[in-house]
Amino acid sequence: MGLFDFFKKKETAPEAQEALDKGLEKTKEGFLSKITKAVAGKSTVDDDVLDNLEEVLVTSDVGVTTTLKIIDRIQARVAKDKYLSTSELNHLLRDEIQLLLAENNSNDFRNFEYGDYKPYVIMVVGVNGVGKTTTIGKLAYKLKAEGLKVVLGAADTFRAAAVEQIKLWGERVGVRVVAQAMGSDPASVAFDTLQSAVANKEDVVIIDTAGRLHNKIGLMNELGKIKNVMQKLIPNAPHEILLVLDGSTGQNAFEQCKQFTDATDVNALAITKLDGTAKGGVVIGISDQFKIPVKYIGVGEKMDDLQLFDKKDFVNSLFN
Ligand SMILES: Nc1nc2c(ncn2[C@@H]2O[C@H](COP(=O)(O)OP(=O)(O)OP(=O)(O)O)[C@@H](O)[C@H]2O)c(=O)[nH]1
Ligand SMILES: [Mg+2]
Repeated sequence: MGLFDFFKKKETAPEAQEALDKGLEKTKEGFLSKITKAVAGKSTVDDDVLDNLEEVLVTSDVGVTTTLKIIDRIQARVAKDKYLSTSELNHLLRDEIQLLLAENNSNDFRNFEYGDYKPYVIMVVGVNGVGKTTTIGKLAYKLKAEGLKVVLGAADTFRAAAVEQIKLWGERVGVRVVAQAMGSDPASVAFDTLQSAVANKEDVVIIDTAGRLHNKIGLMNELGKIKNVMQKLIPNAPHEILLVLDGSTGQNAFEQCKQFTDATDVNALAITKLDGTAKGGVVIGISDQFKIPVKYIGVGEKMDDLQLFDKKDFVNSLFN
């Protein structure tokens, strides 16, 4: 069964849109005020306006590659309609960004399947402090609310506080956490977690990992080891390698995405901390440039501040 079909209906609720609008407030304010400046004193979209617009997108952390694609599209529209008014620019921009994002495969996650074996296993990766553990807690909350049995694996054994933090989330959400002492082998924690989840017929396993592996070889070895051990129990585990990126770091998030996708088979992305930043444009760039679906966005620190990413809603929210 597809795990994420569960969420679909709920997410279109007005409260979800409201929470999204609120979470993106800072990005939206920055973006729209820059656009207003970009067209000040101009009635039609001319070369100056396009230059300014390019700068707006780049400084909103959309990224150069994606910005150029968007500008090309707007330029093509202007070529057809020389007297395109600047008052139409917002709508035009919204439509073009939506079309651009619709062309890549960012919604493929709806096809993720358990395969023949339960549980569905999610391994969460990402550098230090991006919001991995928090995202795991929020995701567990969401899945549990859908009636799924969830268990968390405390495979970030690097420091005692990490184990305590995930245990706390487990208590808060009311899901089981498998942990060993600080400093123990992360692969062994992952194995224990899967083994007990199979025995208890639980639906979803989420494995936390340490974010401290700064060189690529170390990272590959560590994550490779965890994967191998899990595959002894469940041949196609982990079904999902979820890379968490901190949206407030702008271009760094792009860089981390490159590094992690080189080092391991990341097949889903979560972009966090969008509530505290004006750099939310990063979501547009990342979902355009990486052929990996952005699955979740974090818009706050609370349990229910994780949303399924919907490209259309996201862009609408920026322009509404
Ligand atoms: N405002 C806001 N804060 C967030 C969000 N997600 C996480 N945080 C905060 O970011 C900080 C770091 O989050 P963690 O979940 O501990 O990050 P981590 O990746 O597990 O960090 P390490 O275990 O040290 O690698 C915490 O203070 C979280 O509350 C979000 O979407 N919005
Ligand atoms: Mg953590």
